Amino acid sequence: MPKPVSHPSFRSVLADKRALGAAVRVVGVHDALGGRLAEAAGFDAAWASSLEVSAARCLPDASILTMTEYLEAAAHTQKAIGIPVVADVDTGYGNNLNVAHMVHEYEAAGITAVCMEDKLFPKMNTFVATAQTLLDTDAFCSKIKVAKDAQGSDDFFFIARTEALIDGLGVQTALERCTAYVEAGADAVLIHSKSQTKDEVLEFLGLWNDRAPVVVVPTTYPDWHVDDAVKDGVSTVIYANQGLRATVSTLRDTYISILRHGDTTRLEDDIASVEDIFELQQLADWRKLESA
Ligand code: SPV
Ligand code: MG
Repeated sequence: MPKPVSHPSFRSVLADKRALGAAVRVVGVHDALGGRLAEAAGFDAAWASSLEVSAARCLPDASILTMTEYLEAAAHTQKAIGIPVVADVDTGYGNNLNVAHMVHEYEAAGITAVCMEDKLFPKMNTFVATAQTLLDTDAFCSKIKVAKDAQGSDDFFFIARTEALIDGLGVQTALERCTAYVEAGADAVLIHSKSQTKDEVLEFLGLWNDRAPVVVVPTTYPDWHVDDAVKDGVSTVIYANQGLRATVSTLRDTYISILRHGDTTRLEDDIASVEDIFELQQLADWRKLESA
C-alpha cells in the first residue's frame, strides 16, 4: 500500500549536519518528480525555487504567480519526498499581513522551512540585469517578526535572505542587515551574490563569525567545493537552478534528435527506461491494491 511519505524538519537536518561538521546540501526543483530525483541522488533537502516553478510555467520569476501557485508546487513536492522542502517564498507575497498568511499556509502544508528576501514586492529575479530596490531594514525586520509570531510549531525554520550584495550595497550593509534580521528572529541568513567570484561572500563570512547559520547560492561562482564552503563558515548550500538548466538542455537535445534522425535508436541508451519511470511512480506498491 503506498503510504504518505514522512520527512524530518529542515531544522533537525541542519542540526544533524552541523553536529557532523558538514553542510546541508539542497538542490532546486519545481515539482514532485524533481524532488524525488533529488532525494534519490542523496540531497539533504529540496529548494522549491521561484525561478524553477515560474519557468516551469513559462513565466518570468517576477511575482507573477500567486502564493497559492508557489505553495502548490512546494506542497506537491513535499508530499512525495522524505527530505524537507525549503520553500523560496520571495518577498512573502506582500506586506506583513501576506507574510502571516503565507506562514500559516506553508506550515499547514507540511513545509518546515521558508526563505524570504528583502526585495520589494513585486520582485524581479536576482540575475535580471536591472536595479533592485530593497525594503528598508526596519520594515523587513517587521515582516520577520510577523513570520516568527505566525508559526505554530517551534520547528518551523525561517531563513532571511539579503540582496544587499546584489544591489551593490556592499558587505558592511549586508552584515548590518543580517544582524538586524537575526535580532528580529530569523533562524538563518542567506547571503546572495551574483559576482563571478566568491570573494564578497567570503568577506561576509569572515566578519559574520557564525552568529547564525549562513546559506549560500553559488550560481555565478560555481567553483566552491562544498567542503571548502563549510570550512569558510557556510552551513547550507543551495544549487538553485542547475536541475532546471539540465532539464532544458536534455529535453532540447532529445527533441531535436528525434526529429533529425527520424527514429529514437540513438537515444535509447541515454534516456531513462519506462521501468525507471514506473519505479519513480512507485507503481509496484500501487498495483498491490488491485488484489487487496
Ligand atoms: C530561485 O532559485 O528562485 C532563487 C535563487 O531565488 S536566484 O534565482 O538566484 O535568485
Ligand atoms: Mg527565487
